[in-house]
Amino acid sequence: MGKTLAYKILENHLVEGNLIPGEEIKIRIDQTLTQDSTGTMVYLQLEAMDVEKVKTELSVAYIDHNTLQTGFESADDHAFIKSVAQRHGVLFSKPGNGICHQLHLENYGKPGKTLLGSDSHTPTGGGLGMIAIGAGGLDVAVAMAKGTYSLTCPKVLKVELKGSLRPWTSAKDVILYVLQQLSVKGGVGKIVEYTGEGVKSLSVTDRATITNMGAELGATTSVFPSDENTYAYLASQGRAGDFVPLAADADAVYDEELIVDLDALVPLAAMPHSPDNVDTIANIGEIKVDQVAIGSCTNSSYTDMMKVAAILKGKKVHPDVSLVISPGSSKILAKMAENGALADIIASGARIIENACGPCIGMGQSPKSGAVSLRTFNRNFKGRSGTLDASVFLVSPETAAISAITGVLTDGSRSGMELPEIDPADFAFNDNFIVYPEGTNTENTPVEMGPNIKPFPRNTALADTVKATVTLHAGDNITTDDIMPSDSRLLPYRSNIPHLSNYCFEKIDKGFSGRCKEADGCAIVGGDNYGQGSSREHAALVPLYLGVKFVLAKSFARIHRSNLINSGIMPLVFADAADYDEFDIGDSLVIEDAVAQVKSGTVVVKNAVTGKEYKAVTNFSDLELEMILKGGKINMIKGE
Ligand code: MIC
Ligand code: SF4
Repeated sequence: MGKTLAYKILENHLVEGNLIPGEEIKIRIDQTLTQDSTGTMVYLQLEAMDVEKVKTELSVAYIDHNTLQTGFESADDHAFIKSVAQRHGVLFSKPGNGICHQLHLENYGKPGKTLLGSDSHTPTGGGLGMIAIGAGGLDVAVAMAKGTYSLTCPKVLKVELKGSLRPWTSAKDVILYVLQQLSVKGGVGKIVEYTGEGVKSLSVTDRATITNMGAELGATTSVFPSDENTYAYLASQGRAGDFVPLAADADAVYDEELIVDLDALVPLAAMPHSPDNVDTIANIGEIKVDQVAIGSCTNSSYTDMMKVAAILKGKKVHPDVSLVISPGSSKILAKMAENGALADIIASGARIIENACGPCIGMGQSPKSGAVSLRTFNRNFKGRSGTLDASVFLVSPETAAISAITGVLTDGSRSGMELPEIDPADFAFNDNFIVYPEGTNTENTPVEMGPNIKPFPRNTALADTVKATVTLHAGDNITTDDIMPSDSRLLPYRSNIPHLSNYCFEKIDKGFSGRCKEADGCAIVGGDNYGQGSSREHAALVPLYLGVKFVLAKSFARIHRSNLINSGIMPLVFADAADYDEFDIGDSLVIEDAVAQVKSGTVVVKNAVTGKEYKAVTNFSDLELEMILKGGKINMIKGE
């Protein structure tokens, strides 16, 4: 039986277990990446594990999220990460170098390698034929310490691409179409593998746009074959030597299949407030636009920027539109300065902002009240832009650029404007933004701890009787942005869990944090796909700090479920989803004989007042069970 590309790479890295969907496997991790907003926790945890040097082939610490430096906090975090990177043999990428995923693609990603990153969009590396997985910070810290990662073996979903894209329709429309078909939970427990003749028509950065937003499907990761386009991309970055051809066997067997006819695709947009709320731009209509933002790890490649520059050249940004553009990396920005594209963009009336995450994570450029904002980003969750009543639409760079000129959401394919072909460029290697862990005795580098960096909370072993008050009854598809909001006001406090605890769930229910602080142990009741989105383990660490003992939900998103378990918080799944309606804020719950029950795989949650009992299942692997019993991963590793 032929093999999928995903399983070929996993097989090459398999340390324990069998490649059978649903079984726990342990794989070798070749590379890791961290970024600053999850990174401080990662490196505090690495320090807590008393590790000398990382065990990976390459680990990089990027600074790209908190680059505004509105106070000392973020700069202190950067200094902390730099010092710890030096101690443990990790490359440090200074702020200003660009967005972690774009930079990793350009400089370090290699076909056939595994990459684990403390950011949910790490699967961007799948565009280069890597198995690149996003995970919670602690999992990345452990991967650095031990060189391995444990996960549930995913199924493989084949997406067959037929035909080729027409002008004004781009990679972003491909993934928006896939999201429309599969939904934000359609990829849970799966690797999405792209095949078919249409693959050839997509460059590596096009592919990376698609694998990047596979995170929005909830997929473990997404992967493309490594072919002549991969070679061309690596060669353009001066890395032809890193090329290896990779593909699935011709007779590979997949668990599921979706066919996408590229010729039939038209420009699409994801409407507020979910990446899967997709329709054609023609159907949505020419709505008036207030802001257009182009960039983010999804659409900030050289080709994306050059397409935008070509559309804007000689034109004027509409008087009612604020257009902001952030290229993905310093190399791209420098190239645009060299070839005149930057001048064309500036001349059109666009604002150039730092090559960092910026507005994508609400770090500046919040739109005006009630605004319509078109963004080439990957998430349009309510309030993520920093403006709660803004309507954010996710679109391709082509759609964003032409709409910035017309002032209304515009389908470029109906505009009569011709899009020029963009010639690929060659890039010179430049590591002036990289600090290498060089020199003797780097392990003695002192750790620089700013006053805003507080220790992370630790859990205790599972008690025999777990008592908890319900402090939130949440709906479906709760995001980690809902659980732990992040914007320019809160991002500087990613190293300070006590401070963040005041804002937990604040966009959904301002009373949550106060109720938890009053209760002696609490529980959250959730719907389907609880914890989708960002990998931030703050969405588990803050609830841990607030005394959350378990989350009882209809289903969980992958990374957040792991983060809860790593923190010793039980993710429990309703045996009968209809029970969800029977819970309310203030209910007193009890789990008796918790240790024995959790070991059995089924837990009875009792309402302490009415005496009514509800069944929940744990679905824990042996390793997960151990973590829950010990009160989290760090306790397990340290044998406490
Ligand atoms: C995001 O896009 O939501 C982030 C910010 O990059 C997060 C990481 C974080 O919250 O720090 C992610 O995607 O994992
Ligand atoms: Fe940064 Fe946005 Fe990408 Fe997250 S999704 S890594 S915030 S650019």
